[in-house]
Amino acid sequence: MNKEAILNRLKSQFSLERSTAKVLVVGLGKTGLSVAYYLCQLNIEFAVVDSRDKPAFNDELLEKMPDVPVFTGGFDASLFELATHIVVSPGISMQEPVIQQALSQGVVSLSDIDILACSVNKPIVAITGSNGKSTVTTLLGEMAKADKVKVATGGNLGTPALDLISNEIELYILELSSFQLERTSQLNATVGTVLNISEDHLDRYTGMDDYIKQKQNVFAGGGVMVINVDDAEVLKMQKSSREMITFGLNYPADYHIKETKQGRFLAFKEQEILAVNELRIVGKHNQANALAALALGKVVNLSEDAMCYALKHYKGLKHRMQFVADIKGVRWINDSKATNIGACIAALEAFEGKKIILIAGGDAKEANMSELLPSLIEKVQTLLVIGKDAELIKQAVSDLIPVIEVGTLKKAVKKAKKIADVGNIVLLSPACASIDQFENYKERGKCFSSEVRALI
Ligand code: UMA
Ligand code: ADP
Repeated sequence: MNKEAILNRLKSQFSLERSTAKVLVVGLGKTGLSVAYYLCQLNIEFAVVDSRDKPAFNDELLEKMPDVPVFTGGFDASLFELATHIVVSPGISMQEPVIQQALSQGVVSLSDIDILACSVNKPIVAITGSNGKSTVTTLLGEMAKADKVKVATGGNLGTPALDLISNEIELYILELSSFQLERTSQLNATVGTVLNISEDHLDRYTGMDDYIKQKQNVFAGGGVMVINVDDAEVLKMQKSSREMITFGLNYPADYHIKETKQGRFLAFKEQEILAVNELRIVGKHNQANALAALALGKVVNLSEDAMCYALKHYKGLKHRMQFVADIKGVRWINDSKATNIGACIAALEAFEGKKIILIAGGDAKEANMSELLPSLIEKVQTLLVIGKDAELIKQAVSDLIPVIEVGTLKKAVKKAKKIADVGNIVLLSPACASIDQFENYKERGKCFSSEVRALI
């Protein structure tokens, strides 16, 4: 789209006019920097504020856009008073008093996702859910590439939405977090999905209803809804007025797993698409992810052949059920990205029998850890707990399975080595965020993998 058309949309949807707008970009991480670049291209006046003294991209902004006013070291209320519009980064709570004050005074809030939606006229696929977003986003991206579609994937996945925009792109696939969705009002994706709902980020919401409400925003507009019929909370989001495709592990979901004499197949209605054993990603949760990707791909007209090709070749992302090593008959698996209860349960359910030594713990984000209990009892031989909320998990488990508090991940690996026997699986699937002991889940996963490899 050309600049004038984009500006017209921003004007009609957000009363954002180049001649009068004073935008305040709140947060100077990846999102803030991408918004700054984009507003610069549109010649819209803006300033940037960050509460940290030295935000991540301070130097880059100063170097590339030296004329832009940047305020660091706090959120000065007077800046918010001068603004006509605010674009707040997802990591910053909308409940910040200065933000609430600005909103109450009529300052208009919009997100980078809103700006992207105003800036492209190509199909947008919007993917949210408590778990599986990155897997489905990247898998669908591979399907599109296999179909020779010029595709851009990003959002919460890593590349900020506005950095994806290019006239070449024919399809945008966005992974969206609840933080992004809660501040987005004009998405209107061609097709959207909430893959599943389980407790997450409750430290940022007033409760589950609040969290679910934000996720539901992915369906704003009139696009097709892809609905997971196995998830009661997602099912409630159906709207009879909207076009819908369903997925779920069982018939009668449109996309489901079909049992036949020849084995289990990913299927659409009666038609078999691909044998489950041709998938390289493991676990029932990944079969659900594959079904979701097929449903989304159908809406944006990807060919079934291309989608099957991608399904057969997609190996999954690092730190999600990633095989690390088999050491003397003990398999070690890195599922560091399991930062909530739902992901940990999915990991446990992916294995038969009761042979898992589970390493869990970290920052529980106020989740109710007792929800892990049924799967722990069924699948886990010994639980090794680490991190800030180790005690919380220990209490939730009571004495129903053996639990050992080991403190750190390194100690957990050493302990697991001592107690593991042939046939055991040592699984890092923490059900918690990593930030109490690591930079992020990737660092946690790398630490685990390198400690394990050191045992070889
Ligand atoms: N900041 C403040 N005050 C605060 C908190 C943060 O000023 O109280 C500033 C920081 O100093 C920093 C900036 O805000 O300069 C950071 O902004 P941000 O936390 O929104 O991070 P970005 O770098 O913009 O990254 C964000 C997403 N981060 C979060 O949602 C926390 C990234 O998702 C996303 O990839 C990126 O935008 C591009 O779209 C990460 C994430 O952890 C992977 N997401 C959560 C998750 O997956 O569970 C939701
Ligand atoms: P997200 O981007 O939503 O965090 P990922 O694809 O990165 O999702 O996976 C995060 C964690 O959730 C990993 O531990 C992974 O094994 C698990 N997971 C992936 N898909 C699902 C699903 N459909 N249901 C439950 N857990 C899942």
